[in-house]
Amino acid sequence: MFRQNAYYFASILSIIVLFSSLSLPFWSHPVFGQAPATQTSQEQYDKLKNCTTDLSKKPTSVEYLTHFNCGHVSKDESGRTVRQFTLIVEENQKIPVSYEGHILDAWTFNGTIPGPTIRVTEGDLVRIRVINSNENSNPHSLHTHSIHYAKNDGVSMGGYPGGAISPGRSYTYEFIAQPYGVYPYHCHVDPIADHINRGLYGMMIIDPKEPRPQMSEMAMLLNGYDLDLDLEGPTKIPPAALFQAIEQDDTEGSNITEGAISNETSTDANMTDGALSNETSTDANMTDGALSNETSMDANMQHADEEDNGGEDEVTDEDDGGVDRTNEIYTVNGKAFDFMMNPIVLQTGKPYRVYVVNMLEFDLVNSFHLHGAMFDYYTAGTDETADYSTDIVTLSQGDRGIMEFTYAYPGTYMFHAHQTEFTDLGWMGLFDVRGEPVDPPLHDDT
Ligand SMILES: [Cu+2]
Repeated sequence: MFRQNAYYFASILSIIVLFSSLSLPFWSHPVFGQAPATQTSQEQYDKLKNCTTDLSKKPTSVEYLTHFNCGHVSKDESGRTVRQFTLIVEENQKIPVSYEGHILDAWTFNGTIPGPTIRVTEGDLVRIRVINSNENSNPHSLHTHSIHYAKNDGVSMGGYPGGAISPGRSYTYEFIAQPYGVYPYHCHVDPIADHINRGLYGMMIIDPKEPRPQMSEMAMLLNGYDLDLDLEGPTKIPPAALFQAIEQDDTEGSNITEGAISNETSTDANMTDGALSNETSTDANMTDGALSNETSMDANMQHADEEDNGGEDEVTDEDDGGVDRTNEIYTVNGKAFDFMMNPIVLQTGKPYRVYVVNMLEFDLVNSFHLHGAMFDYYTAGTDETADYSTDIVTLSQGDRGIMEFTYAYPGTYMFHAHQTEFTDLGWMGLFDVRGEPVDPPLHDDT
């Protein structure tokens, strides 16, 4: 299994490399950002991008590396390229997320975590139809990063129909792809942390109109899973007074807090001073009776948690109403230790490009560390020139970029999060670099 996949990947890579070098000699002198001598047609460009011809395929987490979905292509009356995608949201999915039998009770876009890598070109008209399956119980949406009208932002604020698609309904999000770069997309329905942790996210690449220098490309999406779904529930912003009460006094804090929140929100306003009561009354308007009950439960749970872990601070996300949530598994592309089991075969002296997106929920940061080589890093992929050369990039949730690197020496090299906890819990992989040693590439900043 392990060798089979490694050879499979090696042969795919060599086909890509062979294809690029045979059919497109002008790529041998790539001048990114300058007009190429020959205009690349949309069809040629899609081949360069390694666009899949099987749009309905559900790639495995290993296949996800090189599986780029460029949509159903047509032209509008003005000759503009139109790319259409369909994402079907399905709840009640059982997704294996490790080799040791861990199963996530997942919600998916098109049956996989991450969802398909959507790949388009700057200036394309993109239409993404999201269908919320009839069997589902929750509303969902699609929020893509980048530029678009508010109605296609996939957020409930503003009352747009695309902000929350009910089960059995669909909505088509439409935008002109801009600017070029690499982006996350995800469901934006509350509680967002749950909708993301369940698996509703993916990567979107907007390629520049003039192709980047050609090299073998991979997609790596960093994520994690909190498998203990018992803690899920509605999340709301607790009244400001709640925080004020907690901050007032550590020793009496629990009494004051519990007293305050066992009453309705209006009582909180009485306990606060003039300056705060304005804020509090605004909060009271935003919340309803049901919320005050939930808030009090959350606060009690939070206190219980603090006692349990001896006051040690886990990451407490306000979106979770104060309930601590932690990931049990961390991965790149969906399955723990997948690229330890299936090392990625590379060749010395050949440049590689990795599109990286961090969608890890509950932990504040994630990172990518490469062994044995340095990579040029393009933050968000929105510029032609690299920002810096490094072997670690640190990413907050939603952060992303492009890494380009070449190995000088053959051998087995790790890549992993530079947080040991994440590494130990699945976020670790191997590059199997083959070929003769070459001179290490000198950093070219020109
Ligand atoms: Cu959702």
